[in-house]
Amino acid sequence: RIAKLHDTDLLPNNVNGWENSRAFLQQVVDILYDYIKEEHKRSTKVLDFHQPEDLKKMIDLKIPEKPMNLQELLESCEQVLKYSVRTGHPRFFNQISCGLDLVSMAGEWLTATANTNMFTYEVAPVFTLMEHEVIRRMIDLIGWGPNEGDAIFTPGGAIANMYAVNAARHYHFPGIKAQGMSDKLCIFTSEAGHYSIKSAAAVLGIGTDRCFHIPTDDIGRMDPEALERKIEECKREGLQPFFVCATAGTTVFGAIDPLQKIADICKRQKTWFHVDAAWGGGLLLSPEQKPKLAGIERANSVTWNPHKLMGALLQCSACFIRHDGLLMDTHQMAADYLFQKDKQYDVKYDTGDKAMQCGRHNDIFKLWLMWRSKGMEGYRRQVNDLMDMATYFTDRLKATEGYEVIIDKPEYLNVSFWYVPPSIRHLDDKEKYARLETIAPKIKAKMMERGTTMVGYQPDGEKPNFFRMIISNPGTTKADLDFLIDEIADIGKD
Ligand code: ABU
Repeated sequence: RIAKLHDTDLLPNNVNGWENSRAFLQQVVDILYDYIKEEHKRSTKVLDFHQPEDLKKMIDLKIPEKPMNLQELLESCEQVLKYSVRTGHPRFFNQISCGLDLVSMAGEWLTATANTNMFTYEVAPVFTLMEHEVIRRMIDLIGWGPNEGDAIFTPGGAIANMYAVNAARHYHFPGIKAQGMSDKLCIFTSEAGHYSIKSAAAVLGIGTDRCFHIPTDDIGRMDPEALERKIEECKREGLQPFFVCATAGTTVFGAIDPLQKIADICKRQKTWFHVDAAWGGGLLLSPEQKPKLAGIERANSVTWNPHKLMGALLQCSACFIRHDGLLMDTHQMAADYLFQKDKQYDVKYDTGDKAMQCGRHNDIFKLWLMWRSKGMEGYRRQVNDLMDMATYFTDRLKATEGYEVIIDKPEYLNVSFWYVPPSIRHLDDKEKYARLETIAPKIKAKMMERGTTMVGYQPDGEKPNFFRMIISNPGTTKADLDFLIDEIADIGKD
């Protein structure tokens, strides 16, 4: 019967269309149920990879002139899922965001159903209060006082970092908001810091040449002495350093910069201290792991992405600013069609004018619901278990012939390693590392063809291409980690 129906037979186009609507939605949900069930089976492939030109021929993506019927739409849904990467599969290790938390997913379904905009209390009353509550909880975990801090949920950690740079600039140079920038400002992050800091320098008119990348030690942590030397050198050259980004959990190695030392430098040099804890912020949920982030409580701003370690569905990122009122001062445009001052409620609950964007997605409900489902105890256990898994995986690599770990004791959940095929194991280091450059890409290509698992690779400075394993899906077991080790060795054997 669905094949005879079109969207004109559904609510709201057909005022009597409830039964049709229910039947259609039920079938969509059945497709999603099947997908979720299959995704969690080890026998299911992580992906069914095809080259772009082939995939274009296999899947109909055209926008038609004539309406498609509901059966055709259901088939489209099935087809799209068939060729999508199963990021919730317990053997998907390719990205920092992985896994599929079903409570968070249920939250996303409700969010889509409520379909509101987060800019004003009048259209998002419950979600606004919920956001306020969760922000206060996260500020408490960061370690700021009860009267300190504000935050904005953003479309990703890169934008959260840009918010921090912009707020810092407004704090130090408030005139720029109206008059534009004539001063020579400069900012700092480490060589392993996220590229979004450089991108913020480009977007905000600071200039990428004035985003300085400070060298790191052998496990990817910023060298604080080099930072202070560079800040002083910039001052001597007439630049105005105002912002330092330390990273808690770098993208490739998961390194945590020496936050206390960097906080001391920022204090001495009178610069803003930002901590990009997009990835590492989740460690604050474990009393056992939290000491690794000691010093974060001294930050002027923090980026923290619950869609990473906390496992909230994409996207869920936030920028926290310690100085209450600064987000509003920095971004407020006071559009009087949205933010009327004479509304019948306390307009401090209209959060939209703190944001660079106007329309803002509801990213809070899925986080709030999942956090309630785990409680603080559940997250503590989840984070600690993942850390144990990363140790297990590192030890297994070290004990397995053909594998070389890059960092002997990773600080976090990134485990980087080379697989060295038997034919080049006897070579001296220089020749071996030269040959290794092509090994990881070749193994990755075959891995994608097999579709059995997925893990990322990259070079880093002098280091030839290596695999970067991310262990952040609570559904992953030790047997899945063992599988990856065997699979790479099987694909990579000569
Ligand atoms: N900052 C985005 C991280 C992307 C990834 O490596 O999964």
